[in-house]
Amino acid sequence: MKSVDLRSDTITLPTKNMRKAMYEAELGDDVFGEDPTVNRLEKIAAEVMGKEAALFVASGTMGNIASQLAHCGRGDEIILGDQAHVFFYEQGGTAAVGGIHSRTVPNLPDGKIDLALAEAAVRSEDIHFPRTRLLLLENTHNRCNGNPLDLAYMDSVAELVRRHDLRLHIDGARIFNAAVALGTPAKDLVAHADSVTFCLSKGLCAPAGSVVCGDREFILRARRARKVLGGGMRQAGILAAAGILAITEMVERLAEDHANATNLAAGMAAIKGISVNPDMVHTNIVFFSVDENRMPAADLVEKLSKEGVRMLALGPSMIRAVTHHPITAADIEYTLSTLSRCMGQQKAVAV
Ligand code: TLP
Repeated sequence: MKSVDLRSDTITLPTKNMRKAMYEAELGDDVFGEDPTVNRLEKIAAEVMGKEAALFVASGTMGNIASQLAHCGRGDEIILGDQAHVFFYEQGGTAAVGGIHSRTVPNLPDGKIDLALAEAAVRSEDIHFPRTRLLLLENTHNRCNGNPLDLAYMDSVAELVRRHDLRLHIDGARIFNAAVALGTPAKDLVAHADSVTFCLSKGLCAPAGSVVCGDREFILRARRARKVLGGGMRQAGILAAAGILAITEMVERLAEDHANATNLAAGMAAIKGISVNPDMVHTNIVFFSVDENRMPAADLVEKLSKEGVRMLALGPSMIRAVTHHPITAADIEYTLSTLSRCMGQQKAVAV
């Protein structure tokens, strides 16, 4: 049976080049700062993001938590969107580990937050209040249709953080998807940020790992935070070797994933019982909903998986499909005809 796994772009596998590079990687003890391959990855990552320094971490979650620990002390407050991965899917890790308070403002459907609302959320100096330290944004925004945040928005964000002397962290797990979709270098998208985390293993095919970038002092603090989180890895160059190729060989092809996602959404729009807005799809993430009285999302996902098509139900009616390497245009056609059949329509839908 054909298999098209659209649950996430986290399921990508290392390419042949990556496996070879991993096999041949020069290694050392990275807690002593002596793994040449990790050091090379960190240098490349810092350059690509236009920052002074970088730190290899085990995961996006670790990168985000280490960054927040490096920016904030106990009782400090961060402002972030209510749909942010950090708020939604990271177990409230910054509160659990760092005693950091989260203040949410609603995310707009395109992943932005209304900057007037963010500004209203900044605390004044008052003995009763926590101190607002950090604004945290996500680019692309996972739960907001994978939407990229553009330069114009980032410029307005910069004015706000400057006005209030806040730090800015970008959860850029998929920052290269944003860069490719907008045709804007990643370093420009994060130019105003004090720190950014990006992932090597989402869509870019490395088996594990993320990188945090920022200025030297920040990275020293993040390195301390990584250690206390148990993230000091030793001969981590074996992973970093794949990470280097993730950055140098796998970014441009993300355009293919975006084209596949666009075609998927356009095809879905023609299937009765499915609601999707193809105009909202700019990267590799497609959210759509089904009429839950007709077929709950979990039932549709199960039906699809019996035919080899896997997606994630993220609510009673909401489903997410993510395109990634090596999903092809033919896989998207198969997905659409399977979806159409599972929704009770016999005819395959042309893409
Ligand atoms: N996202 C995963 C799941 O956790 C939901 C996915 O399948 O999309 N920031 C963003 C924007 C993310 O989407 C993710 C992972 C992370 C951070 C965390 O990265 P990891 O999984 O490496 O800890």
